[in-house]
Amino acid sequence: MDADYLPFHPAPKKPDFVPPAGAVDAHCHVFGPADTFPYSPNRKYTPCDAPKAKLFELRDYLGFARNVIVQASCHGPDNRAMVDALRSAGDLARGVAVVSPDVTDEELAEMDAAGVRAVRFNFVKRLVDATPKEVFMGIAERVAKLGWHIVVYFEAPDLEDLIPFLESLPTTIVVDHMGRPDVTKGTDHPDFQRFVDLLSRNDNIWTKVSCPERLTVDGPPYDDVVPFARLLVETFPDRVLWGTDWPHPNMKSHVPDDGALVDVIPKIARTPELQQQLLVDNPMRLYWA
Ligand code: 0GY
Repeated sequence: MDADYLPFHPAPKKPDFVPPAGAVDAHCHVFGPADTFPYSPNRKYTPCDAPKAKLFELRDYLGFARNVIVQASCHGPDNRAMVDALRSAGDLARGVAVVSPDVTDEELAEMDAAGVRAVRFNFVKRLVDATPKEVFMGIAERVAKLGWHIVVYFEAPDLEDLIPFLESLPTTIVVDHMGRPDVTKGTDHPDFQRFVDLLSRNDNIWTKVSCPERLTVDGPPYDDVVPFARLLVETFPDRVLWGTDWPHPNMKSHVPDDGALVDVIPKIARTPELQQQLLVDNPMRLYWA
């Protein structure tokens, strides 16, 4: 692993918040182990191994029932570690793949059978080399036929340029980590309002109200991020998802405690009804229906 890489928390606290029965951690990853599933030669970082057994242990410990495992950039378009985890989890996990345009229909069908339900388009420059939009659009049209959706990861300054592309995609879209707002600017700032407007105009666009640990300036317990997530949960209660983001690649400021992250949930989804939608109904509809 990279010299400055922070491994995941070795002993998270038991959360005070008890998730509803059937809760889904809708954004997490598996990394390696590298001796079985080597990292991509084109990766921008080398993480600490975070194998499937550790993920499933954390799922049970935090009180979750299911996972959506997102292919991370350090494995590039080689989805073997993620697909292997899906096969081990049986019906308790679904996957989000990263594919190159030369992926075959047979490979897509195989991933579909293993539980993959989406592809991820990553626009974060520190994580990936740029992919032309026409290439992404070609992939989008192919996966739309399988009933898959598209997960997009970008940073707030890139949203304005991306809007026409996002609005032209033919599937449901899930935006990672609330579009990564600058939380020092406040929820009323035009930058965050641009994101809220995008969701207001397009009822096929969902978002993950995840990653307070990446967006915070103040640090745990992440109260500076709460207003952003709460606004999205209360405005779009049937289009929000939540995930731990375990094992938290590329954290520099601190190692998040996954139990403390779970304890943010009742601050952003303040009623049992909103918690049920966020953690159970929405992810089940999108990934298990
Ligand atoms: C996340 C966030 C990050 C990394 C990746 O694919 C990835 O490598 O998504 C990040 O560094 O912000 O969602 O895991």
